[in-house]
Amino acid sequence: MAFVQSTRQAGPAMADASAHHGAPRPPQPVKMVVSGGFGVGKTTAIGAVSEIEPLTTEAAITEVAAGIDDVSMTPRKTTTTVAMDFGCLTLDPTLKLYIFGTPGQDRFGFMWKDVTAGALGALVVVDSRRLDDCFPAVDYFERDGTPFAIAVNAFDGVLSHSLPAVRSALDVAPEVPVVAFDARSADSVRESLIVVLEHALTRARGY
Ligand SMILES: Nc1nc2c(ncn2[C@@H]2O[C@H](COP(=O)(O)OP(=O)(O)OP(=O)(O)O)[C@@H](O)[C@H]2O)c(=O)[nH]1
Ligand SMILES: [Mg+2]
Repeated sequence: MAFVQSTRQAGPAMADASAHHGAPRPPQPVKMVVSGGFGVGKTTAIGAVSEIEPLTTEAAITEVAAGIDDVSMTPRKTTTTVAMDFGCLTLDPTLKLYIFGTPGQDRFGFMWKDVTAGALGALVVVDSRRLDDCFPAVDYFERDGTPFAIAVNAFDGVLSHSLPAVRSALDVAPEVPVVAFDARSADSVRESLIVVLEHALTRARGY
């Protein structure tokens, strides 16, 4: 696969982990982040793709919080992430993703620095019905220089805006990938994370 070849070209830190003196090595660990606004499907995505039971920090959305959080677009949502999500995905014998999810609400923003520290890249999940909720995440990764891709979650199966329209609305750099995404589908989440990886490796090579 292309990303495996890419990791071999990226230098000693990302070297092929499988063939050293004939003994198999453990896969190269890579930290990835899943981020975005409130209720866009971050926890759902990590749960869909993780090969371990994901670690979650969900707390009930109480009536008090319902007055603060806009739950109008996610009426069936009863919990919210208060610290982080965590899951793992072995992409191949050489590469294992450790996937960290940020909390979606502004008031837990103090967690972001710790959750995102040292990540190779980030997937910013966007609800196509409320694009502006992802601005803080896009601003955050643009500012700290972490390579990111935009994953547009259709929710009801239909994108409210085309991918070019989303790109234009978010005003991200032309090289930032913008892909359609279903947070409930392991294949979709996996493919999107690979897009982030390839983008990060391209950036690391200076293209
Ligand atoms: N129909 C549909 N529902 C989704 C999809 N992704 C997530 N959901 C639902 O949307 C709600 C929010 O999903 P979460 O995964 O909790 O969202 P989150 O981004 O982790 O939320 P916070 O951590 O609170 O910001 C849940 O009820 C999910 O079941 C999707 O692709 N389609
Ligand atoms: Mg969550």
